[in-house]
Amino acid sequence: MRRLPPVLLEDGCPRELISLIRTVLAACKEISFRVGQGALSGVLGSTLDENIQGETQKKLDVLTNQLLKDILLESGYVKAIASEEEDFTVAGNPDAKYIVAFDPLDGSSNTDINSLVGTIFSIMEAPEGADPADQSIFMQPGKNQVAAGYVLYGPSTVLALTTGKGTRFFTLDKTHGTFLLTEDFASIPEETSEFAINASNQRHWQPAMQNYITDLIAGDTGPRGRNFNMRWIAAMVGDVHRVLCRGGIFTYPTDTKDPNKPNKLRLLYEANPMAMLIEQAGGIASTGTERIMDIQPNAIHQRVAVILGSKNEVETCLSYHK
Ligand code: AFP
Repeated sequence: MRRLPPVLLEDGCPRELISLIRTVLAACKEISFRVGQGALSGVLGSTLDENIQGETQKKLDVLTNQLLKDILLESGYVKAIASEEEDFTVAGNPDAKYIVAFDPLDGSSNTDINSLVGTIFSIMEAPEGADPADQSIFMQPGKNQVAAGYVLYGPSTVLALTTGKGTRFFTLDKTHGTFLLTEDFASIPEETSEFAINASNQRHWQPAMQNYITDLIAGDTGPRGRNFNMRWIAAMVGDVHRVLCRGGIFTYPTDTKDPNKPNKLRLLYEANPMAMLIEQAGGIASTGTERIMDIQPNAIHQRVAVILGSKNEVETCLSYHK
């Protein structure tokens, strides 16, 4: 099986970008070990703190954020970082070319039940001559990403990665500490009979999503004329991985549950990198009204509605929004 650096070199990926990706992965290998230790290393449970988004931080949120932050900033390969767990962006090497946005541990509430969690990352180039302390260098649409990926800490540790030449899976060989190519070009089936949504929010959704899900649930007795199955992992990284592996539609739509927070998922370090992986595997990623990767961000922790997955099913869902 092939290791990651030669695969990316063959794609013509710049050496500096490969080094940066390997730096992210060095941190992820450490995270994989820590997550795997579970209760043995005393890292489960919550801290007494909240992040800027008002969410209680898990001990592992804090630990994984610190790990990624330290390794990335020490490497010299990043001009600045943005993280779900940092109030503001953090400046790095002024001479570096790249900026990285990440969610260090997506689905962190799953750690306490020994279920799926992952690290999501998005890499872009900083504008030339930009000040590393200037937050606005992150205000670029997702289509500017030069690489995006996640590392899923499950029964095996899997990296999904794209540098714009398809979406690939690499599996961590824990005996040697290397990520080996296990699927070269992931391709999402266009048709699916599987959907993922937190159905407990149904009464808060907008009419378009209400109508779409009602028709899916009606199955062969409704307008769709066939049955659909539902899955929900409560970690986007797990749900998106399933969609990349066997198709499906995943959505976290706008809702009215909390008027101050109409959307849940974050654009820069959740929606954008997942959108790039999905599109590179032949799927679609939209908010319901526009392509996710076309959105011009206006804040580091901006949230957006997400509808992504199998092409034909996402298009059907979008037709309810027209
Ligand atoms: P964290 O990154 O704070 O752990 O949140 C996970 C998440 O944003 C996303 O990964 C899931 O799809 C979603 O939350 C699950 O939310 P519910 O609480 O609605 O199940």
